[in-house]
Amino acid sequence: MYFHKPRHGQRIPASEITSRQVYDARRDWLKTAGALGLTGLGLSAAVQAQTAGPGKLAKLPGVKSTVAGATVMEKLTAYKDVTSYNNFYEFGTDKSDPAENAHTLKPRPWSVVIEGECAKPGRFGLEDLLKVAPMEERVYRLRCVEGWSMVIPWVGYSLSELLKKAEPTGKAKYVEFTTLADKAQMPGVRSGVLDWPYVEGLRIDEAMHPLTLMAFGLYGEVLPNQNGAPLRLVVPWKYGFKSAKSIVKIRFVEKQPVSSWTKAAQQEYGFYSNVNPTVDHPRWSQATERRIGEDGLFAKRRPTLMFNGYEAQVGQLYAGMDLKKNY
Ligand SMILES: Nc1nc2c(c(=O)[nH]1)N[C@H]1C(S)=C(S)[C@@H](COP(=O)(O)O)O[C@H]1N2
Ligand SMILES: [Mo]
Repeated sequence: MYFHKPRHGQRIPASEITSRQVYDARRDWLKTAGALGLTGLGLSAAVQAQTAGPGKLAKLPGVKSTVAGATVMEKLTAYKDVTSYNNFYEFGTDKSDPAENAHTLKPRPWSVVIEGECAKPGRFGLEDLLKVAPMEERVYRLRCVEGWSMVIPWVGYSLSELLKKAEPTGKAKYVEFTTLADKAQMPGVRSGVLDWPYVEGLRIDEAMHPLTLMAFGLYGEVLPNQNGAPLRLVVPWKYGFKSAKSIVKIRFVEKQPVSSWTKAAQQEYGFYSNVNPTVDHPRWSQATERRIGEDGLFAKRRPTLMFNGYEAQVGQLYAGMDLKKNY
């Protein structure tokens, strides 16, 4: 059985190594939003530069985010790489499996149950979830625990916007996320590689942090299935596996949830999973990373940054904690 094979990434076929396909276009944003019927969402008229998508899926533009740390000024990873080099074990364990197999996922209709320690639990349809807050574009690094990273222009809003609608009680110390596990749509769920459904958790203050993103799109379009359609988390300062895809349930809980990865290998994947170059994975160093799309023979690995580069924004959440113990 393979858990995050460490040298997996060296097998990227040359065909995936593409040049940058980014067009920083200034769009007639209101026209686009109007066509989508999004103008009633309280979007500001301060139209910002958007990242144009490849025109493959339905448009989902976002205004440029003003959240601190939400716009990494690094070259974007090409759409082709973002959508063809994935971890989504419900569709297989190879990086190419999700792009090949995820066409059987049906992201519409979709709903999410919000329950547990909150005053207003309920089931929310995707159309309502899309309208909880204005869509923002946020350029985040995503670093996998395996030692590769990407820079992706996500579209979504702070998870806190959704969570506060449910009015969590004082007992809501953690938030547990459960994702779809349907054998009919997801061939990988027939394998025992993980204990399905995929479950992840955050402490309530991590979940409420403005950088924690409920993402519905990337590159100005709705999420491709292989990236976790129709909605996924993106927690940019934590290893990629915390960013649960295709979420169906959000539960406020008093006790720390047990994630699927912790169940699979407790000594390798702790609850916090903050990106930390000084804490090695038991089987490999976490000091450096390979940026997908920079895989030439002479491409250097990049040094991994504390909290994936978001220390200024999130370091305070962990003040006084021993991050070697709380890995
Ligand atoms: N449901 C689900 N979510 C998941 C995973 C998964 O296997 N299943 N893999 C995680 C891991 S290990 C990573 S690195 C990121 C990868 O996101 P991406 O493929 O969109 O880049 O998704 C995370 N979310
Ligand atoms: Mo990962």
